[in-house]
Amino acid sequence: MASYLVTGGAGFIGSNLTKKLIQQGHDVCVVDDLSMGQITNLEKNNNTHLQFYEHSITDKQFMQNLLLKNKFDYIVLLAAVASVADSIARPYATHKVNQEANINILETIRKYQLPIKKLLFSSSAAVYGNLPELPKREDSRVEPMTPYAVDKYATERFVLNYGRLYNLPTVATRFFNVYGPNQNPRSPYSGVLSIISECFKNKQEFTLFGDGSQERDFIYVEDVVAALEILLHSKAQHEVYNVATGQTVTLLGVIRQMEKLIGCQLQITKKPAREGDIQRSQADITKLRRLGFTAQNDLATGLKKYLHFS
Ligand code: UD2
Repeated sequence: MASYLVTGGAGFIGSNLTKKLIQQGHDVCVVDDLSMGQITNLEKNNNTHLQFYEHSITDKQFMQNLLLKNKFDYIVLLAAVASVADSIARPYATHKVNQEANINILETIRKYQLPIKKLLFSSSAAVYGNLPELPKREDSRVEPMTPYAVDKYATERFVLNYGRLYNLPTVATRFFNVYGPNQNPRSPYSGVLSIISECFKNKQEFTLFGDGSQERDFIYVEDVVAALEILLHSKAQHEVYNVATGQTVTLLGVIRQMEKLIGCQLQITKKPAREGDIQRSQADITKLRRLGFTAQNDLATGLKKYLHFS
């Protein structure tokens, strides 16, 4: 059995990963300041394998002590201020979390030559910006347009370069639109499917920004966790990987699928498109496929599981 550090482990993707690792009998240490994550995301887990610290990853001394005290085999860096809008409102505060804190972790590993088996950093499709070429390959042009995207891109480069320069086994992911259980629907910048599902539940109106023709490459969180496991355990290193399905759907298309499953119509109010909103997003996942990844859930299957219709 292995020992894992998962930063952001009480958050959406982190809690789904943590749950799976614990089910497999691994020991997981979670550091999460609960700014976006929720402790209830972790409560269902068997606590003997879970160590939880409610703490910010920006506390350098704390993180250094934690890394030196424990012998982690795998480190998964998922903690982030995940809201693009928040990064525009508080560029330096979010930079400290999204970049500086992660570099401090890398630097500790380098300085003390900690014998990790793999470190994975989660970057974002946001690095591709609004350039027209589709689907996005990992070597497509990037255009990080917000502090969030700049921090994700720069940190991803740091992580891969540290790996190459100091012989550390590092890898990075670029997540597209992830949906599934434990995604917090409470901010307007939460994943749109969690917001829609909450609107259905509470019979509230959904605010549709734009005309609904925007396309996204949605991936179910269970498949994201599977991709993370492949990347942690394969020989992949010093490379970045898109994590998506490669398939797109329009926002109205996904709303119609959810309406059919739930058997009721979503009340929609239309507002103008958000500033900087991307019209189409689609990944090329050839690189991840080469490592043996296939998404087990197409949109219909993922939505059924998410909405408990399976
Ligand atoms: C996703 C990421 C973001 C960044 C970006 C890069 C999420 C939650 N966000 O933003 O962090 O990586 O990709 O491209 O994964 N919408 C509505 N009503 C709502 C909320 C959203 O109409 O109440 C629209 C929104 O304007 C957009 C689409 O739904 O056109 C998807 O929105 P999102 O916030 O889930 O994800 P996205 O792709 O904007």
